[in-house]
Amino acid sequence: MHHIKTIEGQLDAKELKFAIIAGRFNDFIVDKLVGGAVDYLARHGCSKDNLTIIKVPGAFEMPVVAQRLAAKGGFDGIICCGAVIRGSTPHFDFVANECAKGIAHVSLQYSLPIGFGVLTTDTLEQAIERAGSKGGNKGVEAASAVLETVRVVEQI
Ligand code: INI
Repeated sequence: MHHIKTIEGQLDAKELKFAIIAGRFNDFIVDKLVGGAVDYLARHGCSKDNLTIIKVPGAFEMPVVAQRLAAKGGFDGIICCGAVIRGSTPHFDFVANECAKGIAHVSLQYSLPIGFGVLTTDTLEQAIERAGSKGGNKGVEAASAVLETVRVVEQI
C-alpha cells in the first residue's frame, strides 16, 4: 500500500490565522468551548496574536459573520462556537438548522474550512457534558477538525 499517494493534514497551527465566532447566548457554556478552541490551537503552535474572537448574539447570526470574514480574507479557518439548547427555545430547530446550513454554505462558497463547534442539545446538562466535562469539548473538536482540514486543503 505504500505506493498510494495519501494526503493528510498535520496538526501544526504555526503561522496560521483563525477567527473564532462565539455566540453570546448560553455564554457560560460557549466560554468553555472558546477556551477549549483557543487552548487547542495555542498548544498546536498558533500564536495568540493570530487568533481573533468575534462575538455574535446567537447561533443564528454566525453564518453572515462567517461570510463577511471569508469575503474579506485574512483567515485560514474559522471556528464557530455556540450552544443551542432545546429546553431554552421553542424555535430550537430553526436556529440550529439555519446555523448549520448557513455555515456549511459559506464554507463551500469560499472553500474555507469552518468548524461547527455548536452544541445542539435537548438539555442544559447535555451541553455541560460536551463543554469540557465527560463528553469532551466541542470547541476543541471543531478547532482540531479545522486545523486538519486547512492542512489538507492547502495540499490540494
Ligand atoms: N441562540 C443560541 O445560540 N442558542 C440558543 O439556545 C438560542 N435559543 O435558545 O433561542 C439562540 N437563540 C437566538 C438566536 O440565535 C438569534 O440570536 C435570535 O433569534 C435573533 O436573531
